[in-house]
Amino acid sequence: MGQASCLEALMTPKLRSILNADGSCAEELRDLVPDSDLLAILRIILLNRVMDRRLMTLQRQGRLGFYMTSTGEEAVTVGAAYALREDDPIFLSYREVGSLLWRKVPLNAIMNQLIGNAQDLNKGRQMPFHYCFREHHIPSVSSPVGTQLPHACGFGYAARILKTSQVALAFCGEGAASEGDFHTALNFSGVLNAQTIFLIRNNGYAISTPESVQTKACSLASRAEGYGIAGVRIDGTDLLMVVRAVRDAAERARGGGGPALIEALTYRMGAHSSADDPTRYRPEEEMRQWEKLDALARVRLHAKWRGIWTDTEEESAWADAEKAVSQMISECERLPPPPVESLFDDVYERMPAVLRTQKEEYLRFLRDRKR
Ligand SMILES: Cc1ncc(C[n+]2csc(CCOP(=O)(O)OP(=O)(O)O)c2C)c(N)n1
Repeated sequence: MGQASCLEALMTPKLRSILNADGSCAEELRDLVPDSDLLAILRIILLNRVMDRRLMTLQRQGRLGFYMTSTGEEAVTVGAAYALREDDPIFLSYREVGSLLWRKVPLNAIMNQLIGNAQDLNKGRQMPFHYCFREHHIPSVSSPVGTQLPHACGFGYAARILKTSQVALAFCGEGAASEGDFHTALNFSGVLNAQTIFLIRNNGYAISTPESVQTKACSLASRAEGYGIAGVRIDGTDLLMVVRAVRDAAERARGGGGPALIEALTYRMGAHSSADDPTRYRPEEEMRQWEKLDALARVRLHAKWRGIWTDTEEESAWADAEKAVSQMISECERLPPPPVESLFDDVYERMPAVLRTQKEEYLRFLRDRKR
């Protein structure tokens, strides 16, 4: 490719999609997600929506410290997990509850983490959303954005050396793609032929910072060329496209073809978190436009086009989701916080005398305060 046409290709990256606006798709692409799986995915998206609405309300009522929705981004979060093997680790950024739901992480385990109660696997020592579910191949989330990317590079490199045929997938936002860790991870992955997929959920905003301030380039996927790895830019509200892109990338990586960068265009329909008010920096009109591309609306339309989903089925699926979330909330809210003495555990294999003294002093202080 000559310089001029190469530049042109980079400046006008093709956005790939499969689903048409009326919910149809080419007949031969239906099998990307068989009917029964499509229904399961649709139900998970509904569940994800109910969790977002109910848990955000809980946060407003002072019953949850912090919450982040993923409404609008479920085609990416559920679709990517669906396209992977069950033992492929997923390095979350944080906004990917949909991946946990596809991996069948129990609802109560998710809620216990959000509350930080006595049954939280993190023992209440992490912020909400900093999940870690080892048996579901979900490594621990870290607060500094982008730090999961070198971790996924390392895992993908180890998988290649150990010949495990696992592929690591790391999510990040377009904001995280401005971090040095992004460059380090992609460059090393390319050089080391790591079995790693980097999936950017480009939802347009990093809290209040629009994408136009993150980069002058009109595509993040085009960065792949600079690292010598595969890159593709896809419609992230199109479930079938997400599944195809992740599956292709995983197959290539498993076969020794190296890492991939997938940029999935999507939209954060809600606030960044419970501590944010997007009406202060996002035009209403923009939000209304994206509603037409809502991941749920598009998956629903596609299922109706296949003739496998009716309004009655949807009504009962919403009711099931409401029931499951109510049960999750009532069961997990009832649990006590972790025992205070556990604060001192897990730092050393054998607790040194100085820490034991501190623990005794602290417990004495708490007892005296109660009297
Ligand atoms: C290194 C670092 N800088 C800043 C923050 C604060 N912070 C948390 S989330 C976030 C926005 C990230 O945006 P993006 O990567 O686009 O993901 P999104 O939230 O849109 O899913 C920021 C700036 C942080 N956690 N770590």
